[in-house]
Amino acid sequence: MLSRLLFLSAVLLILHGCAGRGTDGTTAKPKPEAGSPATGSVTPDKSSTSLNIASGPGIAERPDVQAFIGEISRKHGFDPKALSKVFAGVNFNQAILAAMAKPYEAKPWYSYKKLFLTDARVQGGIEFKQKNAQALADAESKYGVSQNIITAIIGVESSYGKRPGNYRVIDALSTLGFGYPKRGEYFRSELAHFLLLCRDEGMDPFQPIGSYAGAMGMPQFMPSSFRRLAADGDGDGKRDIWNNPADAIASVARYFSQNGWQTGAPIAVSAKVGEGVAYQGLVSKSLKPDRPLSQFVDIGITPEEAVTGSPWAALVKLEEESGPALWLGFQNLYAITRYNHSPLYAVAAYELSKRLVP
Ligand SMILES: [Ca+2]
Repeated sequence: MLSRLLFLSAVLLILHGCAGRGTDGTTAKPKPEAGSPATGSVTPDKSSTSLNIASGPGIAERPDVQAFIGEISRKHGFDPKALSKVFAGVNFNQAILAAMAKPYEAKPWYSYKKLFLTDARVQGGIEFKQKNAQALADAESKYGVSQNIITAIIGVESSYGKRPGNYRVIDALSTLGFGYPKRGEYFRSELAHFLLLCRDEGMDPFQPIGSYAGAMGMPQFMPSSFRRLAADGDGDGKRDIWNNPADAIASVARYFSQNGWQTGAPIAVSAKVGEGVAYQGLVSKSLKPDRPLSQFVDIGITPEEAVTGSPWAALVKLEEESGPALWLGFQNLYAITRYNHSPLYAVAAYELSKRLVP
């Protein structure tokens, strides 16, 4: 145990001691988020909270890992020997590859919503709002993002911090970066961001835990999103999205404010369609608003609640058990998909937010 502690201390010193030599220029420069959601996954209610670490010899000797170490050392001023020592402690985890093969977003809406819109999650959200009223009010006034949406996102992502994931982030990102060719480049990039954030924040790289896709803490930020957009909500100089609700709240609000959230604007409404109206060709996959609401109304697709003005909208189709249900989504629903691309995710987060009024 002592040797493990000494090893980790050495790793921290090595990583942290290099900070001045980094050549990366991306820190704190927000960029458009197209194609790069905050999260790698969403986490429904699960009973297991124990950490899932595969045992293994470490992956430092793999040629692809050595090539990666060489590349990020040159680019960011890491010490390659120190990184090899880190990767000697990193484990490849088959459970992560198995989890990637079964995304929740592949389910139909009527199954998906049962996982996320539970009584426990609604109640948890009402309690979270009460406990964090000041931090939520501060974030809403600073970033212009509704408290109920911030709370719902943290609720859907991690059950308000109760389920931030069961994997060491470094194991998850390494397993996917070197064992999931379909998106290997993306996950290796996130792994580099993760090592940089550990160096920047003075964190032990074996400490942070997250989802099987490497999404971290209460808001399930990927490392690149953390580096660009995580915020220090309570002003203590640290961005602790794992344990500090004020930091998680401010980070989610900042993320939305940088990704097209319109303060006070509508999010979505359910819609009814007139008999015989051919709407199939109008259904949007991206949820990006593509025509004014008035055009939908002219065609015979009308909102079931009053909407002020004629904001641009996208037609959303969800599968209920009884058949298709139509929604009109506005810019703010699209902004939620900047956090996670799934339309099901966006509608679930919105539906949860509506239920958080005590
Ligand atoms: Ca803080």
